[in-house]
Amino acid sequence: MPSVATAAINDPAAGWDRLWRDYLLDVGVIFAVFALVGLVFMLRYRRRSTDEEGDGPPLSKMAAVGWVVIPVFVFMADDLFLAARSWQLWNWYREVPADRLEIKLESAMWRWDFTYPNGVQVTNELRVPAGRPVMLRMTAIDVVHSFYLPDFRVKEDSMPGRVTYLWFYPQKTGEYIATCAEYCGMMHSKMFGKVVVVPPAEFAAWYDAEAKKVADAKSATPGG
Ligand SMILES: [Cu+2]
Repeated sequence: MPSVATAAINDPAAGWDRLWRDYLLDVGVIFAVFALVGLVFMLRYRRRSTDEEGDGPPLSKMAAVGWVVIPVFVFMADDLFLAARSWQLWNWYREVPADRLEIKLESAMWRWDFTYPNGVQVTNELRVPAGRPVMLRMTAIDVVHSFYLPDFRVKEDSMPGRVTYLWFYPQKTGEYIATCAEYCGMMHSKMFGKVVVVPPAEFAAWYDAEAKKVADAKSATPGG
């Protein structure tokens, strides 16, 4: 099989963090420039005696236009840059890598029900292998919920009568919180679970063992 898994994966979490850093840098630099210019002007043009009247030299027309147009272009350039970066990140969120583990999620008041491709079902605790993108195809059986994985920087509504999706890229093993981010009733605040990221071999063993349980249960049921 040709190795598609080695193709670069655009991780939304990394993209989000980068964009956040870009925004902070942007507003930080703008703040520093404005603060510095403001401070220089305040000191340089301050009133030196109580009866002093201003005698600022009038700006030439060209200088006045320049003071408006040049900063506008500078600001527009960086706004457009950030907008382009944001657009790129949005596309990362929407384009799911081909080599992925696809899982169904059915949201309900108040739990998350996951179904793996082999029929294994789990509630509230999603187990996934490290190093492979995971896609959730979501719907809800009652009201609007929102599946939120803060560590993976992804959040998407799951709602009745519609199938939505999100994907994330678990790379480090560990446990990560999964929570509902859309008020959905009395127990909304208790509607959370976790994503457990395990080494691929450990996942495969668990996955096959669970599948066997499902198969055994089926064959034990008459007519199943
Ligand atoms: Cu909910």
